[in-house]
Amino acid sequence: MKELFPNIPQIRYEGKDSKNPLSFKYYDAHRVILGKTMQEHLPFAMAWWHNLCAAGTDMFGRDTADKSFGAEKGTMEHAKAKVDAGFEFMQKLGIDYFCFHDVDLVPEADDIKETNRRLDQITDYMLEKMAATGIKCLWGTANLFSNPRYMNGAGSTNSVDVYCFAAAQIKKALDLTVKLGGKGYVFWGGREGYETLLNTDMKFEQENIAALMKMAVDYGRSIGFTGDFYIEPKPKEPMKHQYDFDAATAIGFLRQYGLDKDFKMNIEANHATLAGHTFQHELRVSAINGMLGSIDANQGDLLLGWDTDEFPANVYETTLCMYEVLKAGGLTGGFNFDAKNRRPSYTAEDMAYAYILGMDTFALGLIKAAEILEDGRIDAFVRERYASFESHLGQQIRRGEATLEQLAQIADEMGAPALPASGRQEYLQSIMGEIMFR
Ligand code: XUL
Ligand code: CO
Repeated sequence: MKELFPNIPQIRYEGKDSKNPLSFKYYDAHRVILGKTMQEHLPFAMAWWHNLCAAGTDMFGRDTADKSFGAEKGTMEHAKAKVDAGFEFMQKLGIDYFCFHDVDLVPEADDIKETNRRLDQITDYMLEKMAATGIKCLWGTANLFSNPRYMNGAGSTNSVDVYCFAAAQIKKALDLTVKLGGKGYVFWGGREGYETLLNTDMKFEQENIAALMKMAVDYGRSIGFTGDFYIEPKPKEPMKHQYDFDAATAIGFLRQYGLDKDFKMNIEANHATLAGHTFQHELRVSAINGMLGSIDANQGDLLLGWDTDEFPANVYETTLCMYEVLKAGGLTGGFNFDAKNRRPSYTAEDMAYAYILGMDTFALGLIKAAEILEDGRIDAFVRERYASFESHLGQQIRRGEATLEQLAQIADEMGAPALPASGRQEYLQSIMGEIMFR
């Protein structure tokens, strides 16, 4: 088979002193950290849409990159060439997983029966490649936001016919996810939201979204899907307000509609910051609710108010991310690079540099997070901070055995309480800095 990335060699770990840009400085797949290899800690995935489909078009200009891979775009030959390119790329970078939307794989036809036939054909070919390489599917999803039919949402649409079409796409995407052995199935509600409440029945829309998710769970389980369903929260863009605003909102929604046993969160870094949260916050909210499933690994630009989907470059952020992931005992999903090259970085080599950057940034974050845990000072400080609750009274409160009258009585006898112990933020940040830059 013709090599599609002749300028990208097999990328190997060469260590931090290497000046070879086409090598890993920190990602050493077989290095063991806290009892697991880096490869086990970091199940990386390639996002089909950014890496193989998006070519730099933005609101102001057309493609800058050539992602034809030697075939005519919009044809099944091109769909097949993308499979060849994707598997060659993943093998060269040492990426074990991929994620896809239905319409990333094949050109969509007017008739869904024809689209589905094309999807069957391309996934047969993908299965062959998967068997030959050992590369696996992390998660699948249906694109329920690009086609004009979804202008008012899919589960939240005002059209029962569009709702029906969305159900058909979800059914097929679930079939394909099961066929490809995917570990998860994602709902990202890109257009599940509103532009103005003047035309929106919010309760009606949310009930319909929940009903569609319930049907998806029932169908998925009936065809043998044992993995997790994920909600990927995002507060806005493309809609002004999206119902899955952040992890706390999505978890509340899942509990309200009895979907919480089948769903977890797929947390995307850039979506967290758009919601006015840190990435770490969204991971913590998910983890403490038993819902940390998977991660869309990218970063935003805090000076911009939209989803720039940049490759992770901020080691401080990935360290805090890996600190949360390690404390949660790992992910059931993986780390999907929902990230794209900047528009002027349009060459094939730039695709490799981007993945090397992302993988090294997470590998270094893992190394540093493990060092923070092994160092123990930060965790010990947090435990000590709540030490007053170890008293008899504190234990009564924790067990739910205290009453408001009892506490009021104690307060009356106490006079004014002493100030609580210092939060020591700067001391803790110094420990972080010391570990990060040692
Ligand atoms: C959009 C986004 C999506 C989802 C999958 O912001 O993150 O690509 O990850 O639909
Ligand atoms: Co995403």
